[in-house]
Amino acid sequence: MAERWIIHADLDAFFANAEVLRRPELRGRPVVVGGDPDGRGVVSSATYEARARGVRSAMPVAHARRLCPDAVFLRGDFAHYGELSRRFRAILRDLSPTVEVASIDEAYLDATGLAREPGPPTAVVETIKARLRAEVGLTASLGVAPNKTLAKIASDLRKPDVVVLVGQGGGAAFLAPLPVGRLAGVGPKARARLAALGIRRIGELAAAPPVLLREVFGERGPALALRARGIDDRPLEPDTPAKSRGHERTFARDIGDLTALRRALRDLSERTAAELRRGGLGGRIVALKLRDSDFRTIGRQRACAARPTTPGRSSPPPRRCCARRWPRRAPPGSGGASACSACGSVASARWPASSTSSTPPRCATSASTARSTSSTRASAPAR
Ligand code: DCP
Ligand code: MG
Repeated sequence: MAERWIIHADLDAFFANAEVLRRPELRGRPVVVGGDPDGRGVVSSATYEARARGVRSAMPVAHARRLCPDAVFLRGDFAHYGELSRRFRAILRDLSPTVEVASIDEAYLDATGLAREPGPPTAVVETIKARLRAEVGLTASLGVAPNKTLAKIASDLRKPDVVVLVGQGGGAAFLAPLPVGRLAGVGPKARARLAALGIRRIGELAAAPPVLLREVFGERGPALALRARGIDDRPLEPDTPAKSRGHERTFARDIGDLTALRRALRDLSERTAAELRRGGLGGRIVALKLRDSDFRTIGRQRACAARPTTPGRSSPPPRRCCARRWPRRAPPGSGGASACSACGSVASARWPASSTSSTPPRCATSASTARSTSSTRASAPAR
């Protein structure tokens, strides 16, 4: 059978480097993009110079400022990032008919059969890097491997500006020494449970008895066991539509007044609903994210209706669906938001994969509707 080659490309420090690109005087300096530089947002992206000082994504900007007071702090400019993202994707689509966009700055490309000789698609890799530099002005890290799981992990392993290759049949050995958290779907809770069982490396996970994996991961156990052994036959899904839409907001000061929070939630939901209506889209799941003054994040989501929303139909306020499940008293300093797919109101905790201009995913308050969390079929636009 022909060798299968998948390339995963992820732009380096995307938002931060996008700022450096149009302000060359910032090159070599710590640059942090996120929220209000004087307020309480969180870090979206930081140049590697800032990361060397401990700054990380999702960290409160105030903390980043303490770690790196001489950094340049900037608000995001999503129109600019969207345009760069479009150029990045256009280069990949020029090189292969099968490209799956995974987020604003990452995509998979199927390079199977693109090399003239057996072996890794070296020429494609070199072309991607060269064209990115010349036509976009940015660098990316690339993972080149026989499947998506391996390519994604490889691209992230030694950022920035590297190519990491996993050969045919080399997946299990490549993964074995890596921490289990590198595998998609193994979050902090699963990591803790696995650690309690003495499983910390992917190799140990690959060797674990199936019954144990089923206990920790339920239905997902067998698939994860395969991934841990470097096996992943999933095809690329070109042009997958965004699965959720949403809006969020970080307040400049703590808000403990429920009426004010509800007003903010309503506003976020209305904006999301408007976006859905413009796109002729419907939704079924409403998601709410609330972050308090200690940066604790609470998430709730709920399928609010048996049928998807109908574009044009007005919606009940999302709290009708979700408020019951929230703490009775709003935590001080929080903003909340939700979206009801039953209603046509929307918001999102996720970056819509194909969107280039919406709000970034982190914020104190967000409202979202997902068309479906469990099935992509449910995400067909409502009529
Ligand atoms: N982003 C965000 N909030 C997050 C994660 C990411 O707003 N929690 C935005 C800012 C990032 C962009 O998405 O620039 C891409 O995300 P990455 O995780 O790829 O982060 P970077 O590209 O910034 O850094 P890296 O070099 O690690 O890829
Ligand atoms: Mg990136």
